[in-house]
Amino acid sequence: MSLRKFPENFLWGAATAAYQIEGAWDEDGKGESIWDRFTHRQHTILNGDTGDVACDHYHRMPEDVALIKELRLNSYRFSISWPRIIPQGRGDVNEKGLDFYDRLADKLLEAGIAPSATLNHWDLPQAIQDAGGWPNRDSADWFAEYARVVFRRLGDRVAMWSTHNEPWVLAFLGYAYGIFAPGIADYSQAYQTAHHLLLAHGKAVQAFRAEGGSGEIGIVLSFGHYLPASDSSADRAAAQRVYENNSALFLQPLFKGSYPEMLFDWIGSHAPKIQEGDMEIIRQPVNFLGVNYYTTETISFAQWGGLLKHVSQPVSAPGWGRTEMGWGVNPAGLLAVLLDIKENFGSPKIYITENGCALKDTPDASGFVADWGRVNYLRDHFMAAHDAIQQGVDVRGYYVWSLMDNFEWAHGCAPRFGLVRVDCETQERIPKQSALWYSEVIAGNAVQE
Ligand code: IFM
Repeated sequence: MSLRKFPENFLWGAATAAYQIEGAWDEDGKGESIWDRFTHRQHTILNGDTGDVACDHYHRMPEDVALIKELRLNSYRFSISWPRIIPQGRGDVNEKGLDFYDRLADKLLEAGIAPSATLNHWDLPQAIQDAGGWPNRDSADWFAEYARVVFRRLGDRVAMWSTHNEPWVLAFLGYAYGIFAPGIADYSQAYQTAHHLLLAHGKAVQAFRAEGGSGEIGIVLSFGHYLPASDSSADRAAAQRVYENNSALFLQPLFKGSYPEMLFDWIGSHAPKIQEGDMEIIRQPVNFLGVNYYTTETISFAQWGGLLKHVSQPVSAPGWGRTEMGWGVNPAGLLAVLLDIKENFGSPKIYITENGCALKDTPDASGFVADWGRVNYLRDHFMAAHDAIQQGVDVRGYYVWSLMDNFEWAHGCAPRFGLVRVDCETQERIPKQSALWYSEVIAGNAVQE
């Protein structure tokens, strides 16, 4: 049994998102978001759940920060709700909304926890959607304006910024498959959204630099590890299409200033409209890349498999089953993703901004969850990150998804991803075994193999 030491000053954190934990959906001047509208429609979310109350973090923020401190996390990744700051998406600023994040930043700093803020974790103001949403090019400018307001208010205290969280999920689950807000099923809108999200990212980075932002700014992308199901040319080409659509669609413009050609030939008239100069804006230098990793999948060619003509199967490493989301567990996929970024996209500085699992947590009579499965999951993924560091990948931090059980989008409140159990009835927070274990990892800055 050896001890795997992580580099000095490694950031150990946990992540959350505004809509998934805050609740207070219409309080203190907050505007309606597309997720408020979507969840308030019948039959969009399992069991009719909504994020109206979620973890009630908006009212319990000080005790949540105290909990983060107690668990010894040295960084906390959260997102800012655009409609809480600018209720109509553009125009008037809601001071009370800014005050909330102001207090959060202060509390974190007082507790010695480095704040890492994400500007867009999907909760677009409904008023912007009414004006066409992300497929409307103006959204990129409206986003940059919102970002500027936030940088001005928090830039003196928040040193780590991400523009978007998982633009692929937002563009495709929200605008191509219609299973996430705003519930649209139209490939052309999805690819246009992807392009405008990238444009909005570039413009927000420009605004950050123009405001003299002294911290660092980057973007958080979702990554799967995709393997062809067989050696047939059809399966290999399908796997390449999925890789280009889900990863290179974002990595390539961000780091090389172009879109994947083979993918764009394949999608034909669904390709987005791009104006002169867009690619230069998108390719603004960033300080880091955020990597969210959960799954490895095999990809097969499938005649009836949608636009990309594929189907996927989850892959689990030997000894691992599936999580409550039906996802496989393959820590080696994280290493493969990190090596691909290093080798093909200029070896940026990386934070693993999300990784974790939903398990069938069973509390004992006192409410404690002995989630050794989550401990094992995290240990093996931490070791994969450690392997990557040893192979030269510049990984500087790791954020577990999630700090606490929360609202899991279309799946509602059932899946439990948290290090901390949240009792839905009482809102009581009870750290699980994984939180106690994680706290020891952080104290030693090391994982016991
Ligand atoms: O809960 C989500 C999060 O909002 C984005 N990344 C994946 C998590 C688990 O599905």
